[in-house]
Amino acid sequence: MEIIGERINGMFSDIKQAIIDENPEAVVKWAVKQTEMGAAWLDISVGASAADPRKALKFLIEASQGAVDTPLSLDSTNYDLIEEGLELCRQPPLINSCHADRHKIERVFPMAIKYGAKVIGLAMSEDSGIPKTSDERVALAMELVAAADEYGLPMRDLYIDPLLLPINVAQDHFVEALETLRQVKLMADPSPKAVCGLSNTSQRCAHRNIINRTALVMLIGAGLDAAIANASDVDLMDAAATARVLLNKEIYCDSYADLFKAPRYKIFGA
Ligand code: THG
Repeated sequence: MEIIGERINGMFSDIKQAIIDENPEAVVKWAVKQTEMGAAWLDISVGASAADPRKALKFLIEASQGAVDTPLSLDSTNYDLIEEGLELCRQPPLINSCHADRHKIERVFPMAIKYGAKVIGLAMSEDSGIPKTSDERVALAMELVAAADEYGLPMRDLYIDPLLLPINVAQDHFVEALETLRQVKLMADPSPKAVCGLSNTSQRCAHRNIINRTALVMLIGAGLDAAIANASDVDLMDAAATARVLLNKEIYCDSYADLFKAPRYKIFGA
């Protein structure tokens, strides 16, 4: 199980301020904290409001890499920006993300191959947006799987995101995402990986932690390999660890939950 720490994102006010002030303190703090909690990757997003996204991305990458060796997930829909980021990464990152549109695949997949990066492919397209049904999402995921074959991207380097939406406005979507995930894990052998942006589920909801925790356990039950999530939520990390033990994917021991929090025990990096 890989946790992709969500916290270095200009959507959060402290990171937004760090970008404005060019002060790496908050970025370093979250890079270290998420890594200590077992994050295998750090998602890096400048957010929607950065005055100079290019400069902001460079700042976030350099601040993170100055503090930890944890590989990065470059979260942007601007592929020129991603390519500049790829040049700065000391370790091959995750490209987050590529829609299932031909012209985007043609831009992203060769770039991933060139830099040895992995790719998060979204089960959505410009035409259909985020489809309602799992059948439509599965069809889009299939396009991405076929593209991995075509371009020679190893299947285990493709992460398919069935896309989660806030349950308070789109309650009917979660079951569709779950079914998409199950189908994705049957698409090839070896299968692509499955990833979700977990915190989307609870945006603008009360009781976010319990929603995130419950959703994560259900997703792990359906075969989830990775989650963009709040790595500093101890209960969330413990729930993920427990789910993995219950599914017989990890060896049980009395202090298994603590093990997931220790950086030396890289279960979330495996
Ligand atoms: N799939 C992929 N990438 C993604 C997402 C996804 N990247 C972005 C996002 N979704 C995952 N990351 C976050 C980060 C933060 C929040 C949700 C998802 C979040 N932020 C608070 C909020 O909006 O309420 C910020 C408020 C604050 O505390 O300042 O919830 O789905 N591939």
